[in-house]
Amino acid sequence: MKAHLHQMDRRRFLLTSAAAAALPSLGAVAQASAPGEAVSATLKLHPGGAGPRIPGNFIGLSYETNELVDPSFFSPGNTGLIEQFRSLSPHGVLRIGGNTSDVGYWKPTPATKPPMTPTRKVPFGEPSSNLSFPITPEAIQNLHGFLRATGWTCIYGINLGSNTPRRAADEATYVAQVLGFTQQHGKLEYFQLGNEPDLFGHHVRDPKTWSPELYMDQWLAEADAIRAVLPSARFGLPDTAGNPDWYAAVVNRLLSLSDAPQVAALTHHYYIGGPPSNPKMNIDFILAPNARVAELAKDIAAAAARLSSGKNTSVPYRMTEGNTCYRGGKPGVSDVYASALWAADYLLDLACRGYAGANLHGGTGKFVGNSLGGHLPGDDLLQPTAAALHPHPFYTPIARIGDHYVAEPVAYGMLFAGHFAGTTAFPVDFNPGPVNATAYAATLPTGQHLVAIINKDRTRALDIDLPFYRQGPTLTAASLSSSHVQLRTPATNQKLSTVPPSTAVLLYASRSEPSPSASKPATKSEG
Ligand code: BDP
Repeated sequence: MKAHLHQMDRRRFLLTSAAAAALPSLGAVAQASAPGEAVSATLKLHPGGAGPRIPGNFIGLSYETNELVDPSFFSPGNTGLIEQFRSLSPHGVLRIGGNTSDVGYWKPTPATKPPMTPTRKVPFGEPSSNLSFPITPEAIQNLHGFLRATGWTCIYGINLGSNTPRRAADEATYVAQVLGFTQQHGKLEYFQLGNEPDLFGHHVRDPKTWSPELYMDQWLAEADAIRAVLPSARFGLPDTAGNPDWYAAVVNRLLSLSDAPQVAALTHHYYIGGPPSNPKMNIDFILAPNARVAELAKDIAAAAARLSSGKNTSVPYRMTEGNTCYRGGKPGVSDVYASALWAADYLLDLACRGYAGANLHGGTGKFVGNSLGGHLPGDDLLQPTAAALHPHPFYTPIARIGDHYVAEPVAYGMLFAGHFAGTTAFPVDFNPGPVNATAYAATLPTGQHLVAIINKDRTRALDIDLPFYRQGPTLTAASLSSSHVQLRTPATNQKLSTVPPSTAVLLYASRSEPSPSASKPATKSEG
């Protein structure tokens, strides 16, 4: 893929969703896919019904803390990366954390010595103390410049796995001083302490005694040390890998305190599955409906509601790290068009379930490799010559290929879903029959309605009946395993009656859309 990318024009390097006459007609795309019967969907929109407001900063990326070891990466000088962030979202959230956040140490002066970190056998390949690395004031200053240049803010992860409350407080003080809190128009949304503490028993803690209660003891020791010096510090937690039992335990503990640290968000991670060697991790699996998304949403929403009860603000919840296939992604699955359709659908699903945002994980192959013990297992599936043609890590939304930063397929799904940032979702009744498709709808700040239809089916087209809507940005590719994705808007004011297989479309209501009260109850459009 690398060589291929170099031959492509610059448009491939930067995300684009501009109007383009070159958009192949959707009929042509449908024919390129295996032919199948078009199935009629019923879609009823309920713009009068209640739905969550989707924040303007819904879209986010997640990077390993280990990236900070190179202060030129998140820096105002890294213009290629800045351009990609800006193309992805004008106001996104960069989450810094991952497994490597629990082995990094704060190095305020060149003379600061690395602390002694506990060395334990790491059966699952997580980083051990020999991957410990310094975080310097220069890295934080450059991060500030990077955030300013991109228009993004930051969720900053601090080591809980091998740290002391004192060192955590020193680092937090410096970070807050340089970045400034978002409540005061700065760049720091909140801190997170520890990455995936529900898995600490695998690497940095004794599995026999580790529990959510012990986690909260240690989390509170660190959070209290931080707020002793930074009274306005806010925190996101528990940043778990996915064990929903932890949300309830964490909320119980927080509710038992008379003076709990300020919680800015409840957070968790999500990977569809893995590892890369698992034959089940394939394109059909990542596109299939997955009940776990709704279950995790239900549990975190319930925990956030419990934490909010009696308060006049509600605690948001955010998916702070996730992607298709854990352990660095899988070549041919995580880095192809199927992952774009997955991301588009997954992000809109979360947005309509009330999440405040979602951060897809990626970054530099070396540092995600370090988060997994020093190696990306997806490479074991490839010949070395073939490995060089894939992005590293395989799931990254933005890859570094040669001297360029490249928007990978998953980034196109993020860009598609990003059209809902800043809107208010409303309910839909969607019945695509046997077709694997989803639909979402929202009202823009202008009052205009927006509908997304994501047809993840390999073979079947979907007939829709939205006469007052015109086709907006459309996500297509030659095939689900293609590494070249298009997100284009037809140049003309086009209506759309069929969504081809493996295609996602945004549809905008035209001015002539009848008001809901004026529409006939039996129509498939406004209901
Ligand atoms: C998560 C870790 C992250 C890893 C990722 C993966 O937080 O550091 O890179 O899994 O397995 O559990 O790809």
